[in-house]
Amino acid sequence: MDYKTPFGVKIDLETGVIPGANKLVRRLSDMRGYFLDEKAYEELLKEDPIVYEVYAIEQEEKEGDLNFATTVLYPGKVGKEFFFTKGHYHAKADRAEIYCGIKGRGGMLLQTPEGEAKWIPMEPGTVVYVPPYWAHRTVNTGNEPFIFLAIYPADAGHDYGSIKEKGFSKIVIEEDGEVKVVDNPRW
Ligand code: M6P
Ligand code: ZN
Repeated sequence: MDYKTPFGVKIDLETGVIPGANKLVRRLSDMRGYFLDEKAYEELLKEDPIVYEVYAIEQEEKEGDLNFATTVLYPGKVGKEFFFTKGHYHAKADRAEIYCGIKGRGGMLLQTPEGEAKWIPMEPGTVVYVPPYWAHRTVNTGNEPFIFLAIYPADAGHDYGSIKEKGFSKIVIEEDGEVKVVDNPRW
């Protein structure tokens, strides 16, 4: 038997950085079409801020193995809408995932292919179970970076297609100084 070598890494709980991980940066310009307020999007695009960074330790796409990643989701809004991750189904749709809040505040929007949505608030220590078949997107509702750890099957993959086209059935906005989860008018 050719065994893989076990290892441990230390997540920097202040910055979310995992030493030795692959770093992915998503700027606002990578998210065209994702936010509702197109005028606000074009305006903020002049600065093209980083919306989030992902530090991932990933294995070959094989059944039974696991990947893990931290995400640093920056605070900000496009119009009334809080910054969020793109969101995805898994390419192998029946694969589940676990998230754990590390720093900052926000939440997760989840959705079935039929459009049933669920909002789960997250703070440091919150563990979220993402069941098979549910799309998932995280949202930063605070004013500091929202950092969390995700653990997911190595063969789960990402399916961005339908979320890119239609988004989620709910959006998370700030209105009258409050965080509100409301129906997506474009859905
Ligand atoms: C988490 C995990 C990753 C994912 C990342 C960013 O770290 O779920 O698999 O890539 O969040 O989310 P997205 O891929 O939707 O942009
Ligand atoms: Zn996932």
